[in-house]
Amino acid sequence: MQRKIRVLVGKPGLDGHDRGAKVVAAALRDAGMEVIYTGLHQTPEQVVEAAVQEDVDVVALSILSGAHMTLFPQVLELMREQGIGDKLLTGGGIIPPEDMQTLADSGVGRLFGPGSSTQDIAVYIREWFKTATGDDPFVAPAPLAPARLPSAGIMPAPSPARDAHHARAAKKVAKRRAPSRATAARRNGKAASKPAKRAAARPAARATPARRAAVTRAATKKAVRRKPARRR
Ligand code: B12
Repeated sequence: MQRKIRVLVGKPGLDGHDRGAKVVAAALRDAGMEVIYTGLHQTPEQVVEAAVQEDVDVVALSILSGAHMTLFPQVLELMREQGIGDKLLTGGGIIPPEDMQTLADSGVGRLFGPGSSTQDIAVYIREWFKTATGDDPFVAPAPLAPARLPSAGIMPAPSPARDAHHARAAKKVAKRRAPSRATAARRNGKAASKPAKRAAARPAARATPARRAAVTRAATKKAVRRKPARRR
């Protein structure tokens, strides 16, 4: 039988770090699971009570306060007392690997630390569910990639004519941007000097912003040095 996995994401204790719990809850929902989030500051009793009421398959705790060695065993014991000891108790947060091992030895499922992939978490829960219940977990279809329609103007279809046009335009712009020293001198109203003539004979230099700025600076200097015309 195929069905949705029901998960309770719990946030027990005084820990106010809820970002991880929300990220994981949203990811599991997007993966096709039915997710219930308890909200902050729950007691272990409240978490287990909610798990019984909601008839979940998985109790998943988020603990970043350092109280994991108290809270996981308490929740596990209450789950057993309430007759849901066969459900999966998993979770994550700031939990050192040696504590993960100790908790695993006592019957807690796999725990996930910072940087864990939410996909890995979903896969782990699905695998546990298949083995424990024999049911087929519902898996949400992967989201569709955004449409790339030429008509929508997102990705224009390749066109040799357009490419050639762009190449011509780029050449024109490059030519316009690179005046030779001789041209620059002519533009400033001076006959080309010897060095300018020599420069004109050389192949045109590539126009860089620095070169353009240098030409402008030189032209300004000359203009300033020129004597003002006498008044008649
Ligand atoms: C953001 C942040 C805060 C924010 C919290 C914002 C919020 N609304 O969540 C603010 C500024 C409020 C804060 C406050 C404090 N913080 Co703080 N905080 C962090 C920080 C930098 C990032 C946590 C985070 O959001 N990560 C992003 C989420 C997506 O990642 P995540 O929570 O780790 O979740 C991933 C896994 O852990 C796992 N996971 C987590 N939950 C679950 C649940 C399930 C079911 C599963 C399967 C997996 C899973 O999967 C997730 C995806 O990869 C960490 C340092 C760190 N690099 O982790 C410190 C850190 C957690 N904070 C710390 C501390 C000490 C505090 C304060 C006590 C500081 C103070 N003296 O005031 C307070 C306590 C506040 C409180 N009321 O509890 C310590 C905790 C130390 C410890 N436990 O040993 C840390 C580790 C910093 C440090 N290196 O000392 N903090």
